[in-house]
Amino acid sequence: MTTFFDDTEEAGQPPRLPQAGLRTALSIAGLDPSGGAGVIADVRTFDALGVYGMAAVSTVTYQNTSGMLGRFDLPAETLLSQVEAIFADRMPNAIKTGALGSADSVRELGLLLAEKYNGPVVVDPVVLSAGAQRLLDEDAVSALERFLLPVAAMVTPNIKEVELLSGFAVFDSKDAEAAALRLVAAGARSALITGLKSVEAGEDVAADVFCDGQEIEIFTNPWVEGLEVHGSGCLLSAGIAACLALGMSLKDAVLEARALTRAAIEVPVFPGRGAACADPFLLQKGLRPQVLEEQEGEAQ
Ligand code: PXL
Repeated sequence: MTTFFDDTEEAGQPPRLPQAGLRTALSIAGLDPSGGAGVIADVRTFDALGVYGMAAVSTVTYQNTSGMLGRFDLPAETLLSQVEAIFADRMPNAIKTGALGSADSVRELGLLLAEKYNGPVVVDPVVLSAGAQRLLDEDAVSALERFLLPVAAMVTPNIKEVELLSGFAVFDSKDAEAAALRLVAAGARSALITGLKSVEAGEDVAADVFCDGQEIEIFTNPWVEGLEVHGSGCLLSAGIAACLALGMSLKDAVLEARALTRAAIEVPVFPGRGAACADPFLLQKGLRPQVLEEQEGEAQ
């Protein structure tokens, strides 16, 4: 088998050390060639938060902003070879997993992470695209539960995904709490159930339910009416992974990533003729979402 770094050693050069202080995060997820979701969105999110982004591709989708035509899963072996190449170089400070395609990939990846990786893993259990095409095979759902939840620092299903994972429908925050507890009992260190619409003081709010087995916290913000923004789930889970790579606590990571995601939903971009997409670089582009004005107002 070819091993990495032989050339450097044979050439008698001293091995180069990874740059001190540089934080890195690895996305292990699907390729959406239009960039709105999957590894491209994840890497952009890592970089927008000051974390050097890397990616290993599990499944190649054929899609643009108007819809998805299909997907081709890379063999589990090809996925693992990408991850092992990264690991042989330098362990990333955090990992995020997204759409993984096959049960084989889920199982092999879970086993590899359990054996070799000690950092935080954020598992976004992506099952369906916005147009309801499968991004995770049916038999891969139980593999995810068995092999990935035990290595997850946090699992971040939306309410549709939590139904598929926990086996029951989520209608309110009590259901979401029960589902989050179930995911923690199944081995995840924490769970964040996202995308619940509920009512607080007579107003619609978007609620995410966080549970780490000790406490349950419900994060809310005013419901943003209108478009469904492609890639917002990727932004949230990649944002959490980036914040964990920077050394934040699980809860602080959720707070930071939620603020970025909400801002991206308020000020989406339109890179094609179809869906609005979440853009993690909106602040660098000088766009000022309402959510930041509110936060600054509260801080004064
Ligand atoms: O947003 C979920 C998602 C994640 N990853 C890939 C996707 C999608 C949705 O379409 O295509 C690759």
